[in-house]
Amino acid sequence: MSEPSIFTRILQGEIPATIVAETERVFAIQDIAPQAKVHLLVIPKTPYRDVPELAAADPALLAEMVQVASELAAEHADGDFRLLFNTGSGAGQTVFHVHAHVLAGGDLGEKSL
Ligand code: DGP
Repeated sequence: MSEPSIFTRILQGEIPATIVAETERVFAIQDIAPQAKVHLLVIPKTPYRDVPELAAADPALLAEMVQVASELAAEHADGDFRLLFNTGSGAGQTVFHVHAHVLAGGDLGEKSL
């Protein structure tokens, strides 16, 4: 068995984080190093490695993540948002428990993560 991911440890209350939403299958937290006025992470409780693995295994769960992201963008900003999945270390993925970055709140320009 591999070690639980940092996000699983947050979900289990071992590591503090600000949880901004939770459903039966998904939770969302504030990013520890925000890159925009609003920077949240939407995370499935099941620790799929990345978004292709999640999409192949459970597309409804991916759709639920998009729905939660949309609701959070409306709650924390004006409803407009950027959704980003880094996939693979070469693309900047550092936590191999799939998560969607939700960036919102003001002009995002060409900002990337
Ligand atoms: P990525 O590089 O796409 O794998 O994004 C990982 C994100 O996770 C990064 O933006 C920082 C965030 N992160 C890492 N560790 C923690 C933590 O302990 N708490 C919180 N709230 N966010 C974290």
